[in-house]
Amino acid sequence: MSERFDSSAVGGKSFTAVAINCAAKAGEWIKTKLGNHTSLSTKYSAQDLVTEVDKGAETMIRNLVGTHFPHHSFLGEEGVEPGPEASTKALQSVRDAEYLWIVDPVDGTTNFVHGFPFFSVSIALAYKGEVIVGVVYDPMRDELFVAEKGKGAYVRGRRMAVSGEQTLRESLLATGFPADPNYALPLNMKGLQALVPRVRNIRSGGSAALHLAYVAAGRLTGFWEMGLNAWDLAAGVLLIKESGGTVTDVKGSPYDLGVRHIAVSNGHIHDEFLQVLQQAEAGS
Ligand code: 2AM
Ligand code: CA
Repeated sequence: MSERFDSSAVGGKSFTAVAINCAAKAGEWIKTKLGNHTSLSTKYSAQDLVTEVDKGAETMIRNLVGTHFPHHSFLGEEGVEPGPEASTKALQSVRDAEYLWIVDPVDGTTNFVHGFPFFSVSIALAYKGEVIVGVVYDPMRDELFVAEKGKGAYVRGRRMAVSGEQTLRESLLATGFPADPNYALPLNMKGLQALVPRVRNIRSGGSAALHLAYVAAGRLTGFWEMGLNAWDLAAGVLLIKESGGTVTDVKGSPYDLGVRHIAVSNGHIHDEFLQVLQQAEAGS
């Protein structure tokens, strides 16, 4: 199905325009709910949180996408049962779709709940399994990061480029502390222990999508984390690719929508980065 045919459903808006519109609308609404959410529950583990704001924002985005592109498929975090097995299954059921929207309505829910102002809306569109549009929106800073395959990545209307550090020693990295205490967290801790003494420093802001956007913008040299989902990664991965960075899984295989253990960087440090993770057995 061509973009032109699909767009004709409503006034010919481009995929990217719809993605930006969804992210901006959802983000503004989420911001008004900061400190005002009324329901908080846990999902896969005690650390895996969800509020009515996550669910409301996802519904808002799903409805808006559906209005413009009623024949497209949709994969959103809140439409999937918690846990890694259910996530993998949900992705399998839609990954062959011609057009697939991949959405995390609030990436950084823990931060949102605590009023720590670092969370984002992440929206990607994949065509036959390849991400062609990626938008990450930080409503607290009003920063919208957007990329289109082959056309570059932008923030505040300016083209983004990854940073220039050449070695791990001068790198600022980021990671997260996965909610899965049995598998992903211990592996990530091994990587952390191995990397801390070898880099300039490590940050953990609590939104994977925003960390990816920061690598694209040259604010971080790299990021890795185990056990993430397609909706945490898809948009940010395109931002980095279109900003000249490198995206693989922690073992160095190319990114695809099923990758859960991610390593991204400005490219210059990538081999060294993966080598340290592998030596620490932090990848499997
Ligand atoms: P979330 O806020 O959308 O859940 C922080 O380490 C990163 O991990 C965040 O991007 C967070 O996204 C994500 N995350 C939190 N719980 C998770 C879980 N159970 N499985 C996978 N990713 C999770
Ligand atoms: Ca989320």
